[in-house]
Amino acid sequence: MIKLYRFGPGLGLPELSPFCMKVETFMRMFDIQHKSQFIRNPQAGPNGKLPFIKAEDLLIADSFLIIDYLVERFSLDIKQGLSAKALASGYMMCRMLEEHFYWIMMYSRWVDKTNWPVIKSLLMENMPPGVGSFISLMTRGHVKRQLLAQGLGRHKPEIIYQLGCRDLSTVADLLSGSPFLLGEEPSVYDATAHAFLAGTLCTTFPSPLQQHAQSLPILTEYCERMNQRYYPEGE
Ligand SMILES: N[C@@H](CCC(=O)N[C@@H](CS)C(=O)NCC(=O)O)C(=O)O
Repeated sequence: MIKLYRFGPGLGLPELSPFCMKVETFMRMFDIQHKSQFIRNPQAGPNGKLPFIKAEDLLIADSFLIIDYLVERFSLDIKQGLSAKALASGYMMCRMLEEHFYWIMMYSRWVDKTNWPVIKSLLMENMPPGVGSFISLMTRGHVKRQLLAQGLGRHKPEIIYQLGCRDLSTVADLLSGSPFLLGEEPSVYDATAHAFLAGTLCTTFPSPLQQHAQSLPILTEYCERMNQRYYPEGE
């Protein structure tokens, strides 16, 4: 049985991490039998990040590489008859969400003063107060350093959010006219889009991103559609 190591549900989301949720959704999409193991320490993984899987005595990290492994092992047809152009736009959108938008989401959850107490108390759950407080401060510092290295952390908050809202509008444009990103049926790329949009729409993290996502009903409707299909049980 494949074991998927991920953070787990919280704050009304089936999974706190968009990368972990992407893999969980992909496995549900393609009916891949697996067991989810909830862990809070990314350092337990081979790359110090979640998600990772254990399969056939292999440890595989990185959501893209995990999906590549699953596609190969179970001979999955993830192209689903879609054109190379459609698949390319799906791929580019995922990379925008994962390599750009993700950092803005991290800023809004970890750095923005409105949301920092929420994420802090979540992290401190089930930990002795002193330890929890120390770990959450360390993690916040780690996120701030990552944001500086990536570059987005060097901008003023209003610019960071402006850039994130542009990403959200781009996803809304790509969704217009069809129920899923690349047409009438979900594709592998919907696993990514859904994970990032659900995390952004989560009302526990109010921010200009969340407000902008809410102002585009197509995004909420899309998330509801994906939730009904892949998470009918709720959180
Ligand atoms: N490219 C990786 C990114 C995974 C990732 O950034 N995971 C975050 C959680 S959402 C993490 O574990 N961060 C810990 C850290 O950066 O120290 C993937 O696609 O799986």
